[in-house]
Amino acid sequence: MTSAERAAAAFAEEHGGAADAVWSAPGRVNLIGEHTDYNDGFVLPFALPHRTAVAIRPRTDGLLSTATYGSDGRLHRSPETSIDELRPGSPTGWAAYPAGVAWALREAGFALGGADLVIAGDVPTGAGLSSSHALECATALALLDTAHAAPGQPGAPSLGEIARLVQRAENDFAGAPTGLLDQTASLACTEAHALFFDVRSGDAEQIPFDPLSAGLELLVIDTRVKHSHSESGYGERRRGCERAAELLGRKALRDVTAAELPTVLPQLPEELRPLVRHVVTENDRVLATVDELRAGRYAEIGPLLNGSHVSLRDDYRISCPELDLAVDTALATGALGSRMIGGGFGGSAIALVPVADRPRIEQAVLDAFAQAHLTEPRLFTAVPSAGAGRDR
Ligand code: GAF
Repeated sequence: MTSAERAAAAFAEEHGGAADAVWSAPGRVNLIGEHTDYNDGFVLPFALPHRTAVAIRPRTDGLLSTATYGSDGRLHRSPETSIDELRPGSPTGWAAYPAGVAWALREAGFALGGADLVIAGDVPTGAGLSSSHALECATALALLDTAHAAPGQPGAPSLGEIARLVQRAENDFAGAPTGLLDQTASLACTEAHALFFDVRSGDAEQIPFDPLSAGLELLVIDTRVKHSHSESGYGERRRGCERAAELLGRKALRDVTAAELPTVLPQLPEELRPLVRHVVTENDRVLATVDELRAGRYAEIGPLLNGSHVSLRDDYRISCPELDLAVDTALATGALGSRMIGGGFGGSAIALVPVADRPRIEQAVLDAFAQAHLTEPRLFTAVPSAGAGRDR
């Protein structure tokens, strides 16, 4: 069963009648362009086939009820809340995501009369694959539908505007200071493409990305670890970048070029220099990757992926032993390129691998983790898939 079918079936069981609509949104892999989004830079994500679905039926009493289908096969309900009374800080946990979206839409002036939501999904959680954004984006579209403002309806906000509303839910309601990468990926990616997104201008271009056509696959290695300082580490890096831009008199680190680094870096406190170096060189790696993809030279992106990992590990300092082990093992056994993805301090790595070598590389990664007495990683091939939409 798809996530949408599971959500629809669970809705019928929970509410004794069919949902009016089911919307779903995918998790993502960011091919390259890490920690560039909140620096006004470039990113290049693609959508996973894994999706979170929200079955919805509007109510007229202003209340929001949410229930989510857990991995234990049971429905977990959160208490009904009045949308008018939603305030940042409550509820917490998974229920903060749909509630935060309802809050952000209400704050933006959308007329929400209340709704019953039932959620089901298969985006791995805690894996740096954006399961929370998949939930938020699917919720946003479902709730907008109840306000007759879903994509395709007159007066609907653009996908970019919806991404910003979801970001507001994440930043101001759930309290996570994240950028625009994940929401944009979940909403705007399309099958067999990566999305070249310029965060400053809002321009988004679909770049054909079909590694299989070149005999390659993109392997995801979910390390299944999330180190406790991941949230504080993210916020510290973000503040460091903003401080560096301010000290240099630039709007954002996007405005620093690689050619300027030798003159710009010595002007900064020592601890900020590697952050700036990462962001500036990572933006250039995104542009170089887009050039390679446009020319259909998929294997050539390998060194760019490696450069990204080294920069995230040594300059941005957000890798961890498990991610390094995944990357080093994949490269030592035949991957053309490999890097950690997402916020860092755990989650997933990706490896670009020849199809014929995938089983051997996968086994090597599993063996390396077993030898290091680490939790067995979850491995799967990521196929660039469709973005968010209405399922029924
Ligand atoms: C997390 C954030 F949510 C994104 O906004 C982005 O900053 C990413 O980390 C790092 O590139 O996924």
